[in-house]
Amino acid sequence: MMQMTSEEARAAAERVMARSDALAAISETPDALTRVYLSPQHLQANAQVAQWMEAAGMLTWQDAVGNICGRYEAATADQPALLLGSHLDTVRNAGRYDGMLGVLTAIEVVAWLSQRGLRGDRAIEIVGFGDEEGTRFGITLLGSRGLTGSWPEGWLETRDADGISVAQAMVSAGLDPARIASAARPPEDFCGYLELHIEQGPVLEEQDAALGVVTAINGARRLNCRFDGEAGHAGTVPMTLRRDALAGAAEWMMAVEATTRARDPALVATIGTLACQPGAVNVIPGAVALTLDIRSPSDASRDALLADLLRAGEEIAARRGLRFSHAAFYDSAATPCDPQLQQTLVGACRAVQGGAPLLPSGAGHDAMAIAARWPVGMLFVRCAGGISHHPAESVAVEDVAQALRAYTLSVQQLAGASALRQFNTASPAQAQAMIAPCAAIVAWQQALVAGRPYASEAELLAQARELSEAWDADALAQALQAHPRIGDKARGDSVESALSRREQSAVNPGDAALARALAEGNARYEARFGRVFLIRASGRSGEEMLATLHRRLENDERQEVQEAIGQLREITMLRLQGVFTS
Ligand code: 2AL
Repeated sequence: MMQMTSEEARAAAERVMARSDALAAISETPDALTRVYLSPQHLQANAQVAQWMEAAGMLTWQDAVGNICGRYEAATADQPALLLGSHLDTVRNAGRYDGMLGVLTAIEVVAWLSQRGLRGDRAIEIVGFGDEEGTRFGITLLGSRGLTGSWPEGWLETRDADGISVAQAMVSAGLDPARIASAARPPEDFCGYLELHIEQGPVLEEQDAALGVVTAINGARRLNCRFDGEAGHAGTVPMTLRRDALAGAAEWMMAVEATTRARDPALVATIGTLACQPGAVNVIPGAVALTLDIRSPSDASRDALLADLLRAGEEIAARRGLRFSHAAFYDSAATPCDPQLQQTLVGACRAVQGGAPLLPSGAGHDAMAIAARWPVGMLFVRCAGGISHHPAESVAVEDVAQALRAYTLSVQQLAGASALRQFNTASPAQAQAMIAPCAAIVAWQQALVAGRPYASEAELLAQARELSEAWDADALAQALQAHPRIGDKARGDSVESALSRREQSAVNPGDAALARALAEGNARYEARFGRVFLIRASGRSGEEMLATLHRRLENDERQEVQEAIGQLREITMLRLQGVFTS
């Protein structure tokens, strides 16, 4: 498979950074980035992104809820697409990468493929969602839920701070509220969804990794909680006779922190608000209202923790003569990422950065909505200090370059062409490079390339074999340059060396007597025939090859050339099978 080089990734990452800056300038206020759903800036950003998608070789359209979409066809028409994307709306006074990075990197992936004429077995679509943050109307994921066809009834009547309804805003933006359902895509349109996003937290930075693979988007539960005690005079009531609601709440807060910390590090619990009544310097607090927010990539572990925290609240209240109560007001299930997509992303991260940290997403994403209909996978990119939803949000261009390499690899894996299709459609030089490690005989490589297209792997292999009938002593001499001696496992990192090492895996490097006998046999063979002894090593032990070497030392030159060519053919056919049928 072709890979984006470091230089190509760097150039593409620099373009992503420049385009992030260009999008950040499309804002309702000049000194801070704010771009909300169905605003003039939303439409302007869509137009700009569509232009970039078109330059990358995509066909574009804006859908019925205002998402900007692009499609890059597969090698054949009407194939399901791999969907890539994220959102283009922002919070108020936002950073410039949250959402936008996922759209801009996806465009670079497609641009790279289309510049090389690489079309896969799947189409690729990119979507820039119109609303994920919910900044304008207080309801979230309007863009992605347009795609899944799950807009609730009442959404059209939801109003922004100026009293403008979603329906009215759609009309002002040139959209028809009656056509919302047409934004929905049937399940068979997509084979999966990948979203690249900044982490928005500090975990990758802490682990010194540019990239991480998301296991799940955390589910959350939120509760209003309350401790009721008895207000009293701060001067007259002795400490032993008090029923101080705030002291009870404080003890519970410490218990919430300690209990959560002692569990799975993926669990988080936050008491984010606290209101004390009556709230006077000289009055013992009689009641405290507080909120609890608890999140986890697993609903079961979240619910188990919540049960323990609520039990602790009751126990503390009982011991202090207080009353503890709670009422849930928000409950969202965790969204697990698809195991196969995770696996693909993990493989790509390992190839690019050596490791693949796994982490849950604490923040919500478009992938949550998309997961209702399609398998989802997410790739996180480290952001400085974990800062997000803030103008100081920042990513390093080097990290974006790594992300682009991993993203391109993943997309090729999921939507890319079979080796046969790549061979049939690549330039002659690229096609030749694909088969060159199978036999270093240039005329044979060129003849095989000239015979394209091949209707099947079997047809290609048959032709390769037929063309090998023309091999003579000169061809053998050319090919031998790429074959190390038997027993001399090639150390280099060329494709040929790796193949040879694998083929010779049955030769035990710890068997010194065998190694000596092979070295001696090779030397005799080379002295006799003036070239390296060649034998198909796959499936043969060192002893078997040594015995064959001794037998072949008795051949005359003509017999031995034929035998060596026969072995070369076997090696070549096995390698071709590895390229085209594995
Ligand atoms: C090899 C080789 O590289 N692969 C294989 O099967 N045999 N080398 C050799 N000298 O026979």
